[in-house]
Amino acid sequence: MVNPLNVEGANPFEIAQEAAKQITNISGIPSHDIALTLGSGWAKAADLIGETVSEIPGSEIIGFSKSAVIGHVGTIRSIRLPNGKHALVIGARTHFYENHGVRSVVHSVRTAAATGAKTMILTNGAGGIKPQWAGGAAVLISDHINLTSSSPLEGATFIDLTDLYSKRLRDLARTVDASLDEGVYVQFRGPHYETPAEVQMAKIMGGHIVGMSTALEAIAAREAGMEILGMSLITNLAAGIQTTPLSHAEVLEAGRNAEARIGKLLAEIVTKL
Ligand code: 8IG
Repeated sequence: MVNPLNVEGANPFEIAQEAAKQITNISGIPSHDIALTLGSGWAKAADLIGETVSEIPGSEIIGFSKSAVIGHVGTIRSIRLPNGKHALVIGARTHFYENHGVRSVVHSVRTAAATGAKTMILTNGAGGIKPQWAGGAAVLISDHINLTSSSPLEGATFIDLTDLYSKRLRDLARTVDASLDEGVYVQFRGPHYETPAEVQMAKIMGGHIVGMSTALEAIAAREAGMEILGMSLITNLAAGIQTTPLSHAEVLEAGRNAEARIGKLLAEIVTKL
Protein backbone atom coordinates (compact mmCIF):
# COMPACT_ATOMS: atom_id res chain seq x y z
CA MET A 1 0.00 0.00 0.00
CA VAL A 2 1.24 3.49 -0.81
CA ASN A 3 1.95 5.63 2.22
CA PRO A 4 0.45 8.99 1.15
CA LEU A 5 2.74 10.82 3.58
CA ASN A 6 5.78 9.70 1.63
CA VAL A 7 4.49 10.53 -1.84
CA GLU A 8 6.63 13.24 -3.35
CA GLY A 9 4.91 16.60 -3.21
CA ALA A 10 2.49 15.48 -0.50
CA ASN A 11 1.74 18.01 2.21
CA PRO A 12 1.66 16.22 5.58
CA PHE A 13 -0.50 18.95 7.14
CA GLU A 14 -3.14 18.60 4.41
CA ILE A 15 -3.19 14.83 4.93
CA ALA A 16 -3.62 15.40 8.68
CA GLN A 17 -6.55 17.73 7.90
CA GLU A 18 -8.07 15.02 5.74
CA ALA A 19 -7.57 12.41 8.50
CA ALA A 20 -9.23 14.76 11.00
CA LYS A 21 -12.20 15.20 8.65
CA GLN A 22 -12.58 11.42 8.42
CA ILE A 23 -12.52 11.15 12.22
CA THR A 24 -15.14 13.91 12.48
CA ASN A 25 -17.37 12.19 9.93
CA ILE A 26 -17.13 8.75 11.49
CA SER A 27 -17.41 9.88 15.14
CA GLY A 28 -19.92 12.67 14.60
CA ILE A 29 -17.85 14.81 16.98
CA PRO A 30 -17.01 18.11 15.25
CA SER A 31 -13.96 18.86 17.36
CA HIS A 32 -11.85 17.35 20.11
CA ASP A 33 -10.37 19.22 23.07
CA ILE A 34 -7.57 16.95 24.14
CA ALA A 35 -5.68 14.04 22.62
CA LEU A 36 -3.87 11.13 24.22
CA THR A 37 -1.41 8.72 22.69
CA LEU A 38 -1.46 5.58 24.79
CA GLY A 39 1.76 3.58 24.72
CA SER A 40 2.72 0.26 26.30
CA GLY A 41 0.84 -0.27 29.56
CA TRP A 42 -1.43 2.78 29.23
CA ALA A 43 -4.32 1.40 27.14
CA LYS A 44 -6.65 0.91 30.14
CA ALA A 45 -6.92 4.67 30.60
CA ALA A 46 -9.16 4.77 27.52
CA ASP A 47 -11.81 2.72 29.35
CA LEU A 48 -11.69 4.95 32.41
CA ILE A 49 -11.68 8.52 31.16
CA GLY A 50 -15.21 8.63 29.77
CA GLU A 51 -17.78 7.18 27.40
CA THR A 52 -16.52 5.89 24.06
CA VAL A 53 -18.49 7.54 21.27
CA SER A 54 -16.64 5.86 18.45
CA GLU A 55 -13.79 3.40 17.99
CA ILE A 56 -12.10 3.46 14.60
CA PRO A 57 -9.46 1.03 13.31
CA GLY A 58 -6.37 3.02 12.38
CA SER A 59 -6.42 1.35 8.97
CA GLU A 60 -9.62 3.30 8.10
CA ILE A 61 -7.97 6.69 8.51
CA ILE A 62 -5.64 8.12 5.91
CA GLY A 63 -1.97 8.02 6.84
CA PHE A 64 -2.29 5.58 9.75
CA SER A 65 -0.68 2.17 9.50
CA LYS A 66 -1.41 -0.99 11.44
CA SER A 67 0.57 -1.04 14.64
CA ALA A 68 3.72 -3.09 14.28
CA VAL A 69 3.99 -3.92 17.96
CA ILE A 70 2.07 -6.46 20.02
CA GLY A 71 0.75 -4.61 23.03
CA HIS A 72 -0.21 -1.54 20.98
CA VAL A 73 -3.91 -1.50 20.20
CA GLY A 74 -4.10 0.12 16.75
CA THR A 75 -7.36 2.02 17.09
CA ILE A 76 -8.45 5.64 17.39
CA ARG A 77 -11.22 6.38 19.88
CA SER A 78 -13.40 9.40 20.41
CA ILE A 79 -14.39 9.67 24.07
CA ARG A 80 -16.82 12.00 25.81
CA LEU A 81 -15.46 13.05 29.19
CA PRO A 82 -17.69 13.53 32.23
CA ASN A 83 -17.19 17.31 31.92
CA GLY A 84 -18.57 17.30 28.37
CA LYS A 85 -15.21 17.76 26.65
CA HIS A 86 -14.05 15.31 24.00
CA ALA A 87 -10.82 13.33 23.94
CA LEU A 88 -9.21 11.67 20.96
CA VAL A 89 -7.36 8.56 22.08
CA ILE A 90 -4.71 7.27 19.73
CA GLY A 91 -3.65 3.66 20.20
CA ALA A 92 -2.05 3.47 16.77
CA ARG A 93 1.46 4.82 17.11
CA THR A 94 3.99 4.59 14.29
CA HIS A 95 7.55 4.28 15.56
CA PHE A 96 10.61 5.82 13.96
CA TYR A 97 12.22 2.35 13.82
CA GLU A 98 9.50 1.13 11.44
CA ASN A 99 11.23 3.19 8.73
CA HIS A 100 8.06 4.76 7.32
CA GLY A 101 9.68 8.17 7.76
CA VAL A 102 9.26 10.82 10.41
CA ARG A 103 6.15 12.27 8.73
CA SER A 104 4.40 8.98 9.51
CA VAL A 105 5.70 9.05 13.08
CA VAL A 106 4.04 12.39 13.82
CA HIS A 107 0.95 12.02 11.64
CA SER A 108 -1.22 11.05 14.63
CA VAL A 109 -0.11 14.15 16.54
CA ARG A 110 -0.81 16.41 13.55
CA THR A 111 -4.17 14.73 13.06
CA ALA A 112 -4.99 15.30 16.74
CA ALA A 113 -4.15 18.99 16.33
CA ALA A 114 -6.30 19.14 13.20
CA THR A 115 -9.28 17.78 15.17
CA GLY A 116 -8.92 20.81 17.42
CA ALA A 117 -6.98 19.34 20.35
CA LYS A 118 -5.11 21.95 22.37
CA THR A 119 -3.59 19.51 24.86
CA MET A 120 -1.51 16.49 23.85
CA ILE A 121 -0.84 13.75 26.39
CA LEU A 122 1.98 11.50 25.21
CA THR A 123 2.51 8.26 27.13
CA ASN A 124 4.95 5.44 26.62
CA GLY A 125 6.57 2.41 28.13
CA ALA A 126 10.25 3.08 28.68
CA GLY A 127 13.42 2.02 30.44
CA GLY A 128 14.46 3.72 33.67
CA ILE A 129 17.92 4.90 34.65
CA LYS A 130 16.98 5.69 38.27
CA PRO A 131 17.08 2.40 40.23
CA GLN A 132 14.29 3.58 42.55
CA TRP A 133 11.93 3.36 39.57
CA ALA A 134 12.13 -0.46 39.45
CA GLY A 135 8.79 -2.20 39.59
CA GLY A 136 6.63 -0.13 37.29
CA ALA A 137 6.87 3.51 38.31
CA ALA A 138 4.86 6.07 36.35
CA VAL A 139 6.94 9.22 35.89
CA LEU A 140 6.50 12.64 34.32
CA ILE A 141 8.72 13.69 31.42
CA SER A 142 10.34 17.04 32.25
CA ASP A 143 12.44 17.46 29.09
CA HIS A 144 14.04 15.36 26.38
CA ILE A 145 17.24 14.61 24.50
CA ASN A 146 16.57 13.57 20.92
CA LEU A 147 19.20 11.04 19.77
CA THR A 148 17.39 10.04 16.58
CA SER A 149 19.32 12.55 14.45
CA SER A 150 15.95 13.41 12.98
CA SER A 151 13.20 16.01 13.30
CA PRO A 152 9.59 16.09 12.17
CA LEU A 153 10.13 19.68 11.06
CA GLU A 154 11.14 20.36 7.49
CA GLY A 155 12.88 23.43 6.17
CA ALA A 156 13.68 26.55 8.15
CA THR A 157 11.15 25.84 10.90
CA PHE A 158 12.90 27.16 14.00
CA ILE A 159 10.64 26.14 16.86
CA ASP A 160 11.36 27.00 20.50
CA LEU A 161 11.43 23.91 22.74
CA THR A 162 11.72 25.65 26.11
CA ASP A 163 9.11 24.22 28.51
CA LEU A 164 8.23 21.62 25.84
CA TYR A 165 6.73 19.39 28.53
CA SER A 166 4.50 21.92 30.24
CA LYS A 167 5.42 22.75 33.84
CA ARG A 168 1.80 23.75 34.37
CA LEU A 169 0.58 20.29 33.37
CA ARG A 170 3.27 18.51 35.41
CA ASP A 171 2.17 20.50 38.46
CA LEU A 172 -1.43 19.65 37.69
CA ALA A 173 -0.54 15.92 37.51
CA ARG A 174 1.05 16.24 40.93
CA THR A 175 -2.21 17.51 42.38
CA VAL A 176 -3.51 14.00 41.60
CA ASP A 177 -0.40 12.17 42.87
CA ALA A 178 2.09 14.32 44.78
CA SER A 179 4.66 11.49 44.70
CA LEU A 180 5.07 11.54 40.90
CA ASP A 181 8.76 11.78 40.06
CA GLU A 182 10.04 13.26 36.81
CA GLY A 183 12.96 12.87 34.48
CA VAL A 184 14.59 13.67 31.16
CA TYR A 185 13.51 11.34 28.34
CA VAL A 186 16.20 10.22 25.91
CA GLN A 187 14.91 8.97 22.58
CA PHE A 188 17.01 6.37 20.81
CA ARG A 189 16.07 5.08 17.39
CA GLY A 190 15.73 1.44 18.48
CA PRO A 191 14.29 -1.10 17.93
CA HIS A 192 17.12 -2.78 19.81
CA TYR A 193 17.44 -1.78 23.43
CA GLU A 194 20.59 0.11 24.39
CA THR A 195 23.91 -1.36 25.33
CA PRO A 196 24.90 -0.68 28.95
CA ALA A 197 27.52 1.78 27.61
CA GLU A 198 24.83 3.72 25.74
CA VAL A 199 22.72 3.84 28.90
CA GLN A 200 25.72 5.28 30.78
CA MET A 201 26.12 7.86 28.00
CA ALA A 202 22.46 8.83 28.35
CA LYS A 203 22.90 9.12 32.11
CA ILE A 204 26.01 11.32 31.81
CA MET A 205 24.15 13.52 29.30
CA GLY A 206 21.49 14.17 31.92
CA GLY A 207 18.94 11.53 30.95
CA HIS A 208 16.74 9.46 33.27
CA ILE A 209 14.38 7.63 30.91
CA VAL A 210 15.22 5.78 27.66
CA GLY A 211 12.62 5.25 24.99
CA MET A 212 11.86 5.01 21.28
CA SER A 213 8.88 7.27 20.62
CA THR A 214 8.02 10.45 22.39
CA ALA A 215 10.59 13.15 21.60
CA LEU A 216 9.76 13.38 17.89
CA GLU A 217 6.03 13.45 18.65
CA ALA A 218 6.46 16.19 21.24
CA ILE A 219 8.32 18.39 18.75
CA ALA A 220 5.48 18.05 16.25
CA ALA A 221 2.91 18.74 18.97
CA ARG A 222 4.75 21.92 19.93
CA GLU A 223 4.94 23.01 16.30
CA ALA A 224 1.14 22.53 16.18
CA GLY A 225 0.80 24.80 19.22
CA MET A 226 -0.40 22.17 21.66
CA GLU A 227 0.43 22.05 25.38
CA ILE A 228 2.14 18.76 26.17
CA LEU A 229 2.06 16.34 29.08
CA GLY A 230 4.49 13.43 28.79
CA MET A 231 4.40 10.35 31.00
CA SER A 232 6.44 7.16 30.99
CA LEU A 233 5.68 3.83 32.57
CA ILE A 234 9.04 2.41 33.58
CA THR A 235 8.54 -1.19 32.50
CA ASN A 236 12.19 -2.12 32.98
CA LEU A 237 15.36 -0.60 34.27
CA ALA A 238 17.65 0.31 31.37
CA ALA A 239 20.33 -2.14 30.20
CA GLY A 240 23.14 -2.44 32.70
CA ILE A 241 21.12 -0.69 35.41
CA GLN A 242 19.20 -3.91 35.80
CA THR A 243 21.53 -6.89 35.77
CA THR A 244 19.14 -9.27 33.97
CA PRO A 245 18.62 -9.15 30.18
CA LEU A 246 15.76 -7.00 28.83
CA SER A 247 12.86 -8.70 27.07
CA HIS A 248 9.64 -7.58 25.43
CA ALA A 249 7.85 -10.23 27.51
CA GLU A 250 9.07 -8.49 30.68
CA VAL A 251 7.83 -5.17 29.30
CA LEU A 252 4.39 -6.60 28.56
CA GLU A 253 4.15 -8.17 32.00
CA ALA A 254 5.11 -4.93 33.75
CA GLY A 255 2.46 -3.19 31.65
CA ARG A 256 -0.23 -5.68 32.68
CA ASN A 257 0.71 -5.32 36.34
CA ALA A 258 0.59 -1.53 36.19
CA GLU A 259 -2.31 -0.91 33.80
CA ALA A 260 -5.14 -0.58 36.33
CA ARG A 261 -3.11 1.76 38.57
CA ILE A 262 -1.75 4.03 35.83
CA GLY A 263 -5.03 4.00 33.90
CA LYS A 264 -6.79 5.38 36.96
CA LEU A 265 -4.01 7.93 37.52
CA LEU A 266 -4.21 9.20 33.95
CA ALA A 267 -8.01 9.30 33.99
CA GLU A 268 -7.90 11.45 37.13
CA ILE A 269 -5.38 13.80 35.55
CA VAL A 270 -7.60 14.14 32.46
CA THR A 271 -10.60 15.17 34.57
CA LYS A 272 -8.54 18.09 35.89
CA LEU A 273 -7.52 19.48 32.49
I1 8IG B 1 9.15 -0.56 27.22
O1 8IG B 1 14.99 0.06 27.98
C1 8IG B 1 10.96 0.11 26.79
N1 8IG B 1 11.16 0.91 25.74
N2 8IG B 1 15.16 2.75 24.25
N3 8IG B 1 15.09 1.39 26.14
C2 8IG B 1 14.46 2.01 25.09
N4 8IG B 1 13.16 1.91 24.87
C3 8IG B 1 12.45 1.16 25.73
C4 8IG B 1 13.02 0.49 26.82
C5 8IG B 1 14.42 0.62 27.04
N5 8IG B 1 12.05 -0.17 27.47
